[in-house]
Formats: sequence, C-alpha cells, structure tokens
Amino acid sequence: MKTLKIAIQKSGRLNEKSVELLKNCGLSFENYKSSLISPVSNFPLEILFLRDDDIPEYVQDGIADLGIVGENVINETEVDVAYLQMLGFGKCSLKLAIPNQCSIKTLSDLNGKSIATSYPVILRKFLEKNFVQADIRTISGSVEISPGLGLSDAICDLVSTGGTLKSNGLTPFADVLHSEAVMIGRKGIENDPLIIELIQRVQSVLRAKE
Ligand code: PRT
Ligand code: ZN
Repeated sequence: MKTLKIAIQKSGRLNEKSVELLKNCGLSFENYKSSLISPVSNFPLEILFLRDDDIPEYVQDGIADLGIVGENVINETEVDVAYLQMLGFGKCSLKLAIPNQCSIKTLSDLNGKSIATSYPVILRKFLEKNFVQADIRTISGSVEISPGLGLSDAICDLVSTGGTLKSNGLTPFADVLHSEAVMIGRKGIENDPLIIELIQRVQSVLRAKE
C-alpha cells in the first residue's frame, strides 16, 4: 500500500496546533523535535517537519502529498495547489501600517513612498490593484523596526494581536490579506480515498470544537 506524506511546520506558530490536529484525528506518531520525518503507525502516512516557507512548493512538486501552512505563505509563493480544508487556527492579517501621526491618510498617499515587507509578491499585487506606485523593500524579519530606523515610510506585515505594531509606534492602515492555516494537497489528489478519509477525520475534529 502506498504511503502518503504530509508536511507540517517543524517549529513555530503552527507546529503545536498542526500536531494536535493530526493526533486528534487518531493518528499515532512520535513528535521528535530532532527528526525530520516521522511515520504514523496506524495510517499509511509519514509526517515531514519543515520550514513553513518550503511547504507549498513541496506539495506543488509532489515531494509531499499534503501540507498544513498559512494562506499568507501559499499566496507569497504563488504555487498551484488544492485547498482541501480551512483549519481555523493561525489566524492573522497582513496589514499595511504607518508611523503614528504621519501624514499618510489614503492609499494614494503611498505613491512614491517606501514600504518594508517580507511579503513582496502579495504586496506588489495589492499595490498594482490599487494603482499605487511605491518602492517595496524586501526584508526577512523585524519589519516593524524599519520606519524607526529610517529604512522605510511604511510597513506591510502580519498582525494578530496588534501588540507589535503598537509597541513600535505604528498604526494599522489597510488590510492586504486575511489568513489562516489551511490543509493543502497536490493538485489532483482530492479524490484519493485515503485523502477523503483523512479530510473526513479532520472535519469531524473541527466540528467537535465548534
Ligand atoms: O521557521 P519557520 O520559517 O517555519 O517559521 P516562521 O518564523 O516563518 O513563521 P512563524 O512560526 O512566526 O509563523 C507561522 C505562521 O503563523 C505564519 O506564516 C502565519 O500564517 C501565522 N501567524 C499567525 C503569524 C502570526 N499570527 C503573527 N502574529 N505569523 C507571524 N506573526 C508575527 C508577525 O510577523 C509580527 O512579527 O507576530 C508579530 C505580530 O504579532 P502581534 O500579536 O503582536 O500582532
Ligand atoms: Zn517561515
């Protein structure tokens, strides 16, 4: 019998909830932090523990059959995968934010300004859709300190509680994308009986939480 592979985040904000979901689906596996791959003893499935950024491409390219990852990462990597199930955790928004008391009031005020982000692809599409020409500065982390350092006029970053923006003297300005964790699959895998079985288990776990 073939064995499916599911990619989940190795460590970070989605790891614990992803592991919990799979365990609640009745899957039995060891959650060793040191191993990259863990077999499930009671279902033909292996769990791959990866950086979240790699998950969409692994699924698109068929290295993994399934994955659990944030929609923000899926959209940024521009992959072609099937959305199998929204999971309701890891909720956040990608927002534009500006320094408190700055003169930017409308989206068109961003013309000619610089915006720091780790999501250049999503931001570029958003700006194009809104006819804004701004300079996108791609940085990999600590985006929120960029205006204070004089590196950019605004930022575009993920927000959940809003605490990080607040403590850096920034005000949310516009929503670019709402995101939550989603179970994705390789295109065409939707009708595989094992996938259908697994998704049914996921759905009953989610229903029990309502
Ligand atoms: O190591 P790896 O590459 O796997 O992980 P990572 O560091 O890239 O991602 P990680 O673990 O930080 O986040 C994984 C996923 O969780 C993201 O891709 C989102 O889908 C989701 N998520 C939900 C968030 C947040 N909420 C969130 N608040 N990801 C990041 N943040 C950060 C945000 O970037 C900012 O720095 O938290 C800060 C803001 O939080 P608040 O609560 O102060 O608003
Ligand atoms: Zn990442």
